[in-house]
Amino acid sequence: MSEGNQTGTAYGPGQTAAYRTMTFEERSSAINGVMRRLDRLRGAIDQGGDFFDPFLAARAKEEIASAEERVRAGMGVTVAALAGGTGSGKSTLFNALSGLSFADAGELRPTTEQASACVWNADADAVLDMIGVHPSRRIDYHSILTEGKHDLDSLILLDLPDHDSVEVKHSVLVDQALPLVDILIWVLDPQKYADHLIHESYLSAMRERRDHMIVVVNQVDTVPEGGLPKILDDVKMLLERDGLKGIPVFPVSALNRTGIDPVLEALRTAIQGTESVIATTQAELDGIRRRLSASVGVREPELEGEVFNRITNSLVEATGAPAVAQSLRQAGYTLGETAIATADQPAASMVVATRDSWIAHVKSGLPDRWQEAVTKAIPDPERIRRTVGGAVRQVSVPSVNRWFPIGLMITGIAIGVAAVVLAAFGIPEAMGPRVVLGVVGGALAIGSIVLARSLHARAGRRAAQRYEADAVGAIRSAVERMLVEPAEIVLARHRQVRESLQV
Ligand SMILES: Nc1nc2c(ncn2[C@@H]2O[C@H](COP(=O)(O)OP(=O)(O)OP(=O)(O)O)[C@@H](O)[C@H]2O)c(=O)[nH]1
Ligand SMILES: [Mg+2]
Repeated sequence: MSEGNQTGTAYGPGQTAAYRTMTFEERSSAINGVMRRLDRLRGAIDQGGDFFDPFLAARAKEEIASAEERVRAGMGVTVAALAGGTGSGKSTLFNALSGLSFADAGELRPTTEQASACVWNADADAVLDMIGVHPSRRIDYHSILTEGKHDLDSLILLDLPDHDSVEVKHSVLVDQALPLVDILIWVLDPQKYADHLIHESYLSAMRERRDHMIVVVNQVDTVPEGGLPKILDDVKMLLERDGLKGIPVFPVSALNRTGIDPVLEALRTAIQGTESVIATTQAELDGIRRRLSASVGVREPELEGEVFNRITNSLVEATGAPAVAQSLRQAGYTLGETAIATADQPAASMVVATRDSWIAHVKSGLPDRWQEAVTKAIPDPERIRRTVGGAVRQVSVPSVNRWFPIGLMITGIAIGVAAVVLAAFGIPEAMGPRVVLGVVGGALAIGSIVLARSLHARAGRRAAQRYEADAVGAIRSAVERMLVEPAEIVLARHRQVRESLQV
């Protein structure tokens, strides 16, 4: 096996994220940006209150707090952590990368009980306190060797216990450390690289941090001649399935200390800017936001739009208001006495159906807890029914006065008939004026009938229109009060939480 080829090159297209050293101003504004995001997210959790799953909210709060601490404490250092299953060779690799023999490596499983840290010229105490590395498990690279790998200055390398052992406290420690880590070095071994737990719980769950991950396939010296390319292909395929396509995979033998240089090179690239802490935190916040965002919808439904109009119209129909308007119109068509219909509360079943369809509209696209809140906020059908009924009953029904057109008609007929009679009795005497008087009298009688009827019909139409407008207005405002306003209260809160999460 040619070690140089197999262990000397990174496998995969992407290297660790390319860093560019930020200016002081850029860094300060980036930190301020992160701090603002932290505050917004915290605000969103507070505003959301019970609308978030309490466990989810508590977890997010903890993560935000530790991200904040990390930003405050960790500026200027890059934390790289070796993580992976027991026996994969993390401690051996820690020693190989640092050139020391500080971490306990061994046959006993699990071997590492406590995290260890090697610090390259950095003020690391605050970060290490937070991660929970015991002071006796910290070694200062500088204090051991004054000459050497100064290009790794500001690096903190962590050897973590395994995440998958029977010892629960190990995975607790790993979970606590991971959010504070800038560069994750996942150590896999040729036997257990496909381990379900590591893929499910860690690798695929940490997709947001893909730019800050390195995968090491360790113990390649144990792979039979010619077997490595297949293993590396498999690892690459599994990573792709985890959404981690393209992250670098380094074949290494920690025991023989081969393949170490490319890993160190990747670390060197990673620490070329202290902004890695910002990028880490941003990625962490992306994850928190993604998890919280599952508790809100993507938008709020329209409350004053088409559905509102449809619902108002069907309630107007159901109160019988259009029938009242129709009877007013009808009253205008006859000068006789007609009955005017009355409007009343809509049928109970109709109100239930209307309420249901309104709730379905408002709930659409909202997660469960918001849906429940909408249902709770809308008054019960009976209250809606009484309110709508009360509103429509209060609308006064205009009267269509028939005495004015009747009076007009009688007067017109009387004058017209009188004129015809006078003409018939030869007054005036001349024939010409008599004919004119008779014709004018007849026309006046007929004209007054036509005019009276048309005026009356117009009065009926006007009354119908006025009534209709008043009834629609009254029902519309009842719908606003009963259906729109309570929904708006829930949706306004939803909007606020959703927008706070858009950071
Ligand atoms: N052949 C071979 N053995 C290795 C290699 N790396 C580590 N080992 C051996 O594998 C065993 C476990 O190594 P450790 O470094 O203790 O493994 P670890 O991942 O730290 O294990 P825990 O601390 O229990 O999580 C030891 O006996 C090492 O000598 C390697 O590259 N090749
Ligand atoms: Mg170990």
